[in-house]
Amino acid sequence: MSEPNRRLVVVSNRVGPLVSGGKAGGLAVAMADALKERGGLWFGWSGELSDSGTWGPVNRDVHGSGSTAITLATLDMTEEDHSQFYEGYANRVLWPLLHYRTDLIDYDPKDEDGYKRVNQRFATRLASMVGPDDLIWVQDYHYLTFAQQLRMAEASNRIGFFLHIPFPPPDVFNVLPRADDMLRALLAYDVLGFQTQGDAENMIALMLAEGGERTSLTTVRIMGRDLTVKAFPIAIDAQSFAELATTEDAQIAQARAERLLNGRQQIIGVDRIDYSKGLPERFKGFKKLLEDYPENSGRVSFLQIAPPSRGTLDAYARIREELEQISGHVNGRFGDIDWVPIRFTTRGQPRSALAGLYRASRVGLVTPLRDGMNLVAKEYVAAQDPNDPGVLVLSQFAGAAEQMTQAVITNPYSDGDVAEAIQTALRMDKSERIDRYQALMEMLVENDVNAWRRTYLQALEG
Ligand code: ADQ
Repeated sequence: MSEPNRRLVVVSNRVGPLVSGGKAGGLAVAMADALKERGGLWFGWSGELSDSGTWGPVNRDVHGSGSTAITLATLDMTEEDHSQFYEGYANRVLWPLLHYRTDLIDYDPKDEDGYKRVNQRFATRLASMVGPDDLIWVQDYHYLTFAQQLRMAEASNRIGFFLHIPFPPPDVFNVLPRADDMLRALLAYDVLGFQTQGDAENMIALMLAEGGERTSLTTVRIMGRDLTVKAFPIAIDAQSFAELATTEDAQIAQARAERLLNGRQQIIGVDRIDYSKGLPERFKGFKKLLEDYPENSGRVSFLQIAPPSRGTLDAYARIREELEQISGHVNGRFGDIDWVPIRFTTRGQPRSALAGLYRASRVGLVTPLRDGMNLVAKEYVAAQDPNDPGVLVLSQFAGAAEQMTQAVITNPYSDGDVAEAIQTALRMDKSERIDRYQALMEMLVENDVNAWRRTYLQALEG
């Protein structure tokens, strides 16, 4: 049984915002909702760099009062912390490793030390703020060693972890220098949550190789402890997103897009610029569509919205350049005075405008080379007009593919395969589009973000 009074403590790299304004991402909204339901503490980095860093004061910001009061508590980092922990180990080692891109790992033992130091400092500071019954829920790859450090600070709480990005098979994971240490650190958690069944199985394989014993579908006994290892596919608030797509702001964005399209069909992609998202491959897939199926010439436009992320890292700057190059080339070769085949913008959009743009698009093109889940896939479907819905083309390597089987599934490594999938989507008749949409939407409403959060917290309560 759930005990509503057990306080929830959320740990994530960035804290807040609590108000679900236009710009908040999926993680922030899910965490804010969890905290609103039962009150609690949200702890992490302030976003600020200062000389005192993690040794400085804890910034506190209390909202509400009584049993549902929410405290936001944050710590600064020093510039060195940030460069070693965040840019170094988290984003140049763990991000590529967990996305199966071992070729891009840029390992420096100093960064590993910085990562562990920041985890330790944050965990010891948090330990002094929690009571023994608090449920602690740690988010994502920045904090793999967090529970181990909390245990060293004598915390005996239930501690859960949720990984938002993929978890690869042992052969890939073991590329990490001192992978054994990292696995042992993870075993200090009580619940290890992953996006897909495949990810959870990869973790279990690693634990079995380390002497663990699987005692049920979702539990492993290892080193004298029982861990829950389970898939909790993250989700969106599908109902609200569907409503958002019919608001006035969304309609304005939709009408604006349709005016520009002038009867042409739109294909849309929305991603942070990141090598995991397969953007150059996607652009080449669209080019192949124009080559292999010339009847689309002048009839289809591809809109890619790709705000930059972590712009300081070279890899991201390179992708952006490559995208500008391919789109310039495609537009020059195929375009006409009244038709621009690829429109590529790096500007962020309010969520309502995004919903309208999804709805204005006959095809949602979501083709990551590897992705934990991919919420854009879910948002695209939720935003569709139930009477005349568009079609989702989805990479087999997105976590979402495990649930969204009625999408047109494609292999993003093959431009021919992507072109064929787009063509299938463009040619699909209305009744099949409606059938696929209805099945997907039913799944999204049943497995929404509220269900996700409750299922996870139930596991964490033990
Ligand atoms: P991301 O890699 O960021 O998340 P994704 O799941 O697609 O990927 O979420 C992106 C979010 O940002 C979506 O809600 C999208 O609408 C929004 N967004 C993107 N571009 C935008 C723009 N130009 N304007 C406005 N909003 C924009 C990580 C993992 C994923 C996992 C999520 C959640 O990499 O695999 O699904 O966390 O766990």
